[in-house]
Amino acid sequence: MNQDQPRLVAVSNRLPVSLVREGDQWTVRPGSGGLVTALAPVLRNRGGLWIGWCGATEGAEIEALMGPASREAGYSLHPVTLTADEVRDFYYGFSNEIIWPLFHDLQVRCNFQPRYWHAYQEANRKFAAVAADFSRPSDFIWVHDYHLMQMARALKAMGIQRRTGFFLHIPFPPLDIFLKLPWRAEILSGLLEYDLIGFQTQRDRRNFLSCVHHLMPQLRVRGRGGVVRLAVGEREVRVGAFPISIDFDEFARGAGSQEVADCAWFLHERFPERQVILGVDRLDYTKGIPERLFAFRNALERFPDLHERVNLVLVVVPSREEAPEYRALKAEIDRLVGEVNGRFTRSGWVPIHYYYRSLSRTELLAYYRLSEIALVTPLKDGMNLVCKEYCACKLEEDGVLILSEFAGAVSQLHRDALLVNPYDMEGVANAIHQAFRMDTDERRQRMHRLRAAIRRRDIYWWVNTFLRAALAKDLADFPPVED
Ligand code: ADQ
Repeated sequence: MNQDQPRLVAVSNRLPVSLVREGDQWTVRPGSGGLVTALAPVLRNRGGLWIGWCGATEGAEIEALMGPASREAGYSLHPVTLTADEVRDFYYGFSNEIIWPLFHDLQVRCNFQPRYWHAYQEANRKFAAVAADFSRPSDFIWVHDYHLMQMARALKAMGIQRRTGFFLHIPFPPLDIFLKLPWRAEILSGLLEYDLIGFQTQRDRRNFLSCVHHLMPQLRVRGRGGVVRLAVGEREVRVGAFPISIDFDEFARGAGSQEVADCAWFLHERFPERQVILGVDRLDYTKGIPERLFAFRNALERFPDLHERVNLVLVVVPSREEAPEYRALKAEIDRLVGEVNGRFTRSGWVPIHYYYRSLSRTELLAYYRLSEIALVTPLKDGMNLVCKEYCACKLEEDGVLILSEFAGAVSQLHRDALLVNPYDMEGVANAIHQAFRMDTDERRQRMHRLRAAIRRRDIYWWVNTFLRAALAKDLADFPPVED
């Protein structure tokens, strides 16, 4: 353990574990994913811990299982226990019926129930209480995402002094939209209780600072570059943009493995002489899946040379299925896929191959590797990791990335992706046709530069940069992040 550096306490809504129930028995296993991969070495090296909800409302039973899971992970896992009502009002309610749609500019989907706000504050207090119990004064507490914007305030209300940082994984909305939030002043002042606030892009940071400027005009911004400072009373709050990324080398290595190559070869047999256009998303209305299907239909209507020469592979990972809105979205996607296939299918060619399930890692990497075109068209996205994963897996550099202007990833990839407005059906259809016809040299040049940009700023860069911004005494040499 490195004694010179502060211990890291990671806090997120969900613990990085998967719970498996076999009969009456629960088993807990450490999870995977980019954030866990990147933070785990830091947590092990500094003797850190991770705090979060374990995903069940049967607290005591699960808590007992954390010991073995912690030993396996190499750092300790501390669960927060939430009741079924809290899960409904804090998680499904405030977090996912208010903040999620509002921060993705979809305020018409918000359900501003006052009781959600009370549950949100109470849940944030519960997370803070666990952090207060298990952290030490010298620790650095790194809180993740929109579920926990009031946690630093709750810690202070308990009289707990810690250095804290917050990273928002989703976008921060423009002023006009943020102002619709009934609890806008509390959310903003709660965020300012953190010592460092990190956003995905400069655009998010600009939006945040313009809200601060409007609602708290007395606060002054100091400094320039990647991290600026706000003087809040006696305190100094740092504000920066830190685009999250992936473990590039790990994806590239995985894509190059024999297992993935065999799987890609096997899958590719289904698409003889055709270009595969890939879409991979969680089921969510922010991901623009129906809009993408309209655009694909438009492309098939206007460009007959695509017929029997392309397949859209649409992978939708089940998510938040308990919510009626998500079930309605699923029904809409099912209907559109049926309509397009019903209309355009020919003997030996079904235009859309649709999976509604989570793929194994081998299958996911195989699809990334074999697809000639990735169609990533969220209506709004904090970053979007799928587009970065796709590029990392294109080892032969022969793929084309079509990317929404409204994904955070555009700030780094705008030069070499084909940019589209996901609401513009004809524009997206034109980009599909352009990608289909793009020659090999141009594909290679673009993909080569995309991969270089992603490799240079991978998930390890992100963790190090955030921690440096939080802990460095002097920010003078902090380079700006491109936008
Ligand atoms: P998400 O909205 O979940 O994340 P994204 O960044 O695209 O969106 O990450 C999805 C992840 O799920 C990817 O790592 C992908 O590999 C995985 N995945 C997708 N489909 C899968 C499948 N079929 N099978 C298995 N795994 C699959 C939120 C924000 C984003 C932000 C991230 C990280 O909404 O904007 O980029 O956090 O900060």
